[in-house]
Amino acid sequence: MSDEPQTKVEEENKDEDAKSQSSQSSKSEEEEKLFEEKKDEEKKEEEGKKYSRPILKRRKSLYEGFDEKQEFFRPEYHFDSKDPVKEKMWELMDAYLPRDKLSIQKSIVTHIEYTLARTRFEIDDNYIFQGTALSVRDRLLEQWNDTQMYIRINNPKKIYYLSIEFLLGRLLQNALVNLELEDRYRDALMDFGVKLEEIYDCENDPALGNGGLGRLAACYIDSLATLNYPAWGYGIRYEYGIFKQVIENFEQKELPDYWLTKGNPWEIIKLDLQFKVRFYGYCKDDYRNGKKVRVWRGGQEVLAIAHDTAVPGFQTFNCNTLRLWKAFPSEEFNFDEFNRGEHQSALEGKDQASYISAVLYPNDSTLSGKELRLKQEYFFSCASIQNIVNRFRRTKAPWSDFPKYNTVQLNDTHPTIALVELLRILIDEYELEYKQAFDIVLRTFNYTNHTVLPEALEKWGVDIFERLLPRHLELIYLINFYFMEECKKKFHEDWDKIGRLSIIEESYPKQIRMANLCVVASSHVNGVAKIHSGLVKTMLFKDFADLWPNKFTNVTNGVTPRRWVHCEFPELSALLTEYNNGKNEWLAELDLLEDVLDKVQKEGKLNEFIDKFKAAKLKAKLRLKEFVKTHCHIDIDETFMFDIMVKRIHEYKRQFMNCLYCIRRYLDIKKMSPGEREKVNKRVTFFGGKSAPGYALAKNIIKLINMVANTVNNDSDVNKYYKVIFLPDYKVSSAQIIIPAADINQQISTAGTEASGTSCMKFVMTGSLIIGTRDGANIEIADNIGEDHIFYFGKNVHEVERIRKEIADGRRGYVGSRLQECFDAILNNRFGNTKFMHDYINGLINGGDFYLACHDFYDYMEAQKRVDEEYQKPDVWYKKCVEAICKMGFFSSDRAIQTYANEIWDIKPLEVPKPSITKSGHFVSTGDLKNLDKK
Ligand code: NBG
Repeated sequence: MSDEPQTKVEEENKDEDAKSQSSQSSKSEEEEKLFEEKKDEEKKEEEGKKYSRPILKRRKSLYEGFDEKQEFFRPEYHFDSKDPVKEKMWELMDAYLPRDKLSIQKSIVTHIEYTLARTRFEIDDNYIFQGTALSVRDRLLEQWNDTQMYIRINNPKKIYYLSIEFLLGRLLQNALVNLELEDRYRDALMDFGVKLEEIYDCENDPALGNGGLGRLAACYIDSLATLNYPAWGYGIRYEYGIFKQVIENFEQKELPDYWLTKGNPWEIIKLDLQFKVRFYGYCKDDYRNGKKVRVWRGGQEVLAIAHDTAVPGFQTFNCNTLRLWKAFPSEEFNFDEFNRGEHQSALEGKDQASYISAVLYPNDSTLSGKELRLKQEYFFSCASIQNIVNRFRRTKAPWSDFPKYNTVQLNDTHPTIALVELLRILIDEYELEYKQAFDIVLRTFNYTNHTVLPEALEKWGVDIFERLLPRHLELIYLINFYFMEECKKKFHEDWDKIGRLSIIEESYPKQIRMANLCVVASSHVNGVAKIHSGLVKTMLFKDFADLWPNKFTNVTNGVTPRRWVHCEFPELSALLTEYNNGKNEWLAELDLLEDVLDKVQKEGKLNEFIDKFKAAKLKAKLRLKEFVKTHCHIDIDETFMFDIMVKRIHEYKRQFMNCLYCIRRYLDIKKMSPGEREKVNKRVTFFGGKSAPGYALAKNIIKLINMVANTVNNDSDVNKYYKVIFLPDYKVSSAQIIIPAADINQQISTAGTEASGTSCMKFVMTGSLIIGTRDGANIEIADNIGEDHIFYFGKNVHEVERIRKEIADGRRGYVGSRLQECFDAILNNRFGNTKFMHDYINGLINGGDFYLACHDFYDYMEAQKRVDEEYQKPDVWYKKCVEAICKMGFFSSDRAIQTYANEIWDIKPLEVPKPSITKSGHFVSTGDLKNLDKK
C-alpha cells in the first residue's frame, strides 16, 4: 500500500497524525504542563472535589461530508491461498449496504415481504417496525462481522462482562443513532406516511433486569463498543423479563412479561454455538494417562445455545456482542417413550431444561435457597467460560498467558461460580496444578459489589451446592483451605476474624458466602460510588481490606448519554448540538459540555440558552402529561412543578418518607385559606417503581401512595394546587418519557444505603435538580455541579450510625407533632382503610426507625420548602439546571468504562478500520484464515 491516503476518512486521520507529529517538539513542555495540571486535579480529587478530565482523541462522525449516495467498501484481506470460488463471493460482498433513502426503503419493504412474508395489503405499523428493525440489523451485521473478524486476527486482550441481568430497553433508536442513520430512516419512513417515533413505540421493551444493576450493564456494553474495546456481554436470554406491574384497587398486581410476542428482530440465534452444562451427578477419582484426576459424572445435562445481539458503538465502526444463553434439552426428544404412550415423561426433560432460562427472578430477599436460581447462575457462567476458554485455546498460547488475553468482570456475585468453573476446567480437564490454576483465575477475575445491605449478599447452603454442583463445592473447599492457611499465618489465633473471612459460614446449615469467594479469587474489588467503595473497604470487607488493601478500589457508575440524553430528550440534544457549533461529538465526550457552557457565558448568550432550555423542558413535560392521560386517565397541568421519584420500591429508598411528605403537603394546603393557597408552589409528585412480589412492606407502600393520591387528586380544595400520581409499570421505555420531564427528582435514601443510584445522573443530565441525602452518587454529583445546585438534607452516614446506636439503646424515638399528624391521618384512615400500615407506623414510633424516616423528616421538609421557594424564582432555577447539565461529563458511562479499562482491566482499544470510499482502500493482512474457526 502506498503512503498516500486512499480515502477522505483516511486523509483526515493522516492530517491528525501529522498534527500530532509536528507538535512533537513542544510536546514535552505541553506534557509537563498537562502533568502538572493533572497533579493539581488529583489533589482536588483527594480533597473530594472535581476529577481530572481525561484528554481524549476527538470523535467525529464517520460519514460527515459524504453524499448519501456515497458507496463504502469493506477492508480487503490478504490470504495465503486464493480460492477462486470464494474470490467471487468476496467480490460480491465487498461493499457495505448503501445508506441512501431509496435503498433503505427498499430494504424495509423487502424484509416485510420476503422475511416476514406479509402481503402488500396488510402492512401495519408492527410490520413496519419489524421490517425497519431487520433492515437496520443487516447494517449492524456487516459491522459486527467485520469487527469480530478484526478482533480474531489481531487477538487483543478481551473483556468479558458477566451479568445475570441486561436491562436493555428498546434497541431500534439506539442502533439508528449509533449507526448515524436516524435522520435517513426518519425521511425514508416519512415517504410511507409513517412517523419514525411511532415505529419506535411498536418495539417491546426487553426488560431482562430488575433495576439499576441490569441497566448499568446495558449502559456499559454501549460504552465498551463506543470506546472500541473488544468486549462481550454474557447473560441469560430469559423468555419472561421482570413482571408487568398493574395497579388494581390501589395495589400492585404482577403479570408475566412475555416480551417475545412480536419475535425479536435483533437476535441472531447461533444453533451451532452450543455448550453442555451439567447439573447434579457425582465426583470420583479416575486415571487419565496414568495420572490421577477428579471427574464429575452423571446427573443432568442441558444445552446452552447462543442468542447474540449486535452492540454498535456511537460514531465508530466497532460492533460488539451481547451473548445471551438459552437453555435447551441436551438429549433428543425421546421417541421411544413417546411411542409407548408415555407422552408426559417423553417431554419432561425437555420442559425442565428450558425452565432454566425461562424467567428472570425479581430481586426478592427470599432468593437464596431457590435451586432454579443457582441453576441459572451456573448455567450462564458455565457456558460463557467454555466459550471464553475455547476462544483462547484457538490462539495456541500457553495457559499462563490466559490472564494476558482475558479479563472477566463479575457484575455482582451472581456469576461468581464462573471463577470456580474456570478453576475446574483448568484442573480437571487440562490437568494444571491447583496453585497455577488458581493464580490464573485470580489474575483473570474482578468483582463489582453493588450493595452493602447484608440481606442482599448472596449465600448458598452447602447442601444445595453439594447436590447441584458437587465438584464445585470440592473446589470451593480447596480454595478456602489454602485461604484459611494464609489467614492463620497472618492472624494467628484471631478466630473471630478468621471466621469472618472464611468463604464458609459455619452456621446451621452451613452457607457459602459468595462475596467472600469473589474477594478471595479476584484481583480487584470495586464499589460503584466513592462513599460506597469507602464502606465496602471499611465496613463490609474490612477484614479483607486489612489483608489486601490494594485490592479495593472505586469506579463511580455512569450512564450512556446516547440513550439518556439524546434518545430520551431530543429537544435538549438538539439544543446542546446547536451550541456546540452544530456538532454532536459531545455525545461521545460529555465533558465538552463544560466548554459549551463557558462559551455561552463568554458570548453573553446564557439567557438565550436558558430560554431555549425552558422551551425544551416544556415539551418534555407535555409528553409526560400525555402519557399520564393515557395510562392513568388523569389530567395534569404542565405549568406545575414536576417532582419525580422513580426506582424500585424499598424501605431504604424511603418512598414512604416521600409519601408522608405528600400527606403533610395535603394537610397544609387543606388548612389554608383560598388566598393562601394561591401562593402555594403548584406541584405534581410522581412515584413509579415495582416492588418485589414477595416484599409485603414495599407492596403496602405502593398501596398507601395510591390511596393518598386518590384522596388528594379528588379533593377540589387541593387538586388545583397539588396532585400525586403513581406511574404504573416503570421500565426503560417509560423512564425515557418520565425522566426528562422532571423539575426536581428525589434521591432520598438513608445515608450509607444506596450504593450509587444512577437515575439521579439521568435526571441531572436532562435538566432537573436533586433533593437528596448525602448518599451514593448524589455526593459526587454535588462535587461536580456545586453543592448549591443540590437540595441536600438529612443525616450523613456517620450520624446515621450514631443515631442507630441510640435507637438501639432506647435513647431515641422522636416523632414531633407535624409528623405525628401525618401518621394520625393514616392511623385514622383518612385515605380509606389503611390498616395495613398501622403496625409498621406503630413500630416506627416506638423506636423501629432503622432507616431514619422520622429522624430525617423535619430536615426533609425544610429542604422541600427551599425547593418550593427556589422554583418560584425561574431565573435562578433554570440557570442551575443548565449549569448542572453541562457539568455532568464525569457521569458518562464512557468515563466509567475508561476507568475500568485503565485501572482494572489493563486493556487497550482496538479500532476497526473505517469504511473506505475506494475499493482496495485498505488491507488487513491475515495469517492463515483457515485456522480461524467459526466460534
Ligand atoms: C444496585 C444499587 C444501586 C446501584 C446499582 C448499580 C443491586 C444489588 N444494586 O444503588 O442498589 O446504582 O446497583 O450499581 O441491584
